[in-house]
Amino acid sequence: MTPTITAFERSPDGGQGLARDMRVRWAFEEVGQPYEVRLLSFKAMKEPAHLALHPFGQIPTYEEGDLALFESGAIVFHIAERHAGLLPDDADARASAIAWMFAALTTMEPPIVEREMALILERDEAWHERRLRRLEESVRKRLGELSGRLGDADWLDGGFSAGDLLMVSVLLRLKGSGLLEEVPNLSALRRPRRSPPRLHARLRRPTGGLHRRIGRLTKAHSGPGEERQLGVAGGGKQTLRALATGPGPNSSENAATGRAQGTRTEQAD
Ligand SMILES: N[C@@H](CCC(=O)N[C@@H](CS)C(=O)NCC(=O)O)C(=O)O
Repeated sequence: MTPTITAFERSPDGGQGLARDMRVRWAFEEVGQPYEVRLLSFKAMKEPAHLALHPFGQIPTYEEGDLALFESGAIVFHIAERHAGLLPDDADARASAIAWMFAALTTMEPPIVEREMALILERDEAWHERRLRRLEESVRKRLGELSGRLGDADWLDGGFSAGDLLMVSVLLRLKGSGLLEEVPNLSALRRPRRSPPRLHARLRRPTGGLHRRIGRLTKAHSGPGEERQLGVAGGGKQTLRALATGPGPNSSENAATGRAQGTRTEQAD
C-alpha cells in the first residue's frame, strides 16, 4: 500500500521546502518508496478529521493501512526501519545513527526554531535585537559543537544515515541567516563539490537544487507529464543527485511510470 503524508497546502515559507514534511519526502526518496501527499489548509489541520491523525493539528502525518503516525522524526524512523538504506544493520552502528536522529531533533532543532519564531513573532518588541543576539549565540554554540564532531568526516557517524538526513533538514532552516556560512565544514555553500560527498555537500545541494525540486513537488501540477515519481529508480544517493541536479539517466523522473506522487491535489505553497 502506498503511504500518504500530509503537508501544507500553502506553506508559510513560500515553498522553500523548510516545513517538516520535507524530511519525510527526502526519506521516501532515499529508499525509493512511492508516496502520496495530501495537502491541508490551516483550517483543515485543526478540524476533527486531521486531529484524529495528529493530536496537535500539525503536519506531517503518515498513513498506511491502519497505521497512522505523527512526528516527523517518528515517521522518518519508521521509514528507515522498513527499508534498507537509512540505518546500518550493525546493532551498535544503528543505535549510534538513532542517537544522531535524536540529536538533530532535540538538541539542534529547538534553538534554531526558537530563533526563527523570534524573527517571525517578536520583531516589533523593544527587546527583539537583544534577544535575537542571545538566540543566535545559542545556535552558534550548537553549530560549533556539531562542526567539531564532524571534523573532516563525510557523515556524522560512518556512512550516510537517517541521522544525517534529519541533521541536514534541521540545518537547512538556517538558510539565509548567515550562521551556517560561519562554519566552514557545515556550510560550504560556496565550495566546489567534493567527492565523495560530505555532509556539507548535502547541505549545499539541497539549498541549491533539492529545495527547488521539493518546492516543485508542492506546486500545482499541470499535466500528465508532471505526474511522476521522483527518483525512485535511482535508489539512495542517485535519487538525491537526481533531485538536486535534474533528471539523470537512471532517474525515473522521465519515465512517467508508477503512481502519481505530488499528485494533482497538491497546490502552490
Ligand atoms: N515535532 C513535530 C513538529 C511539527 C510542526 O511543528 N509542524 C509545523 C509545520 S513544520 C506545523 O504543522 N505548524 C502549524 C501549526 O502548528 O499549527 C514534528 O517534527 O513533526
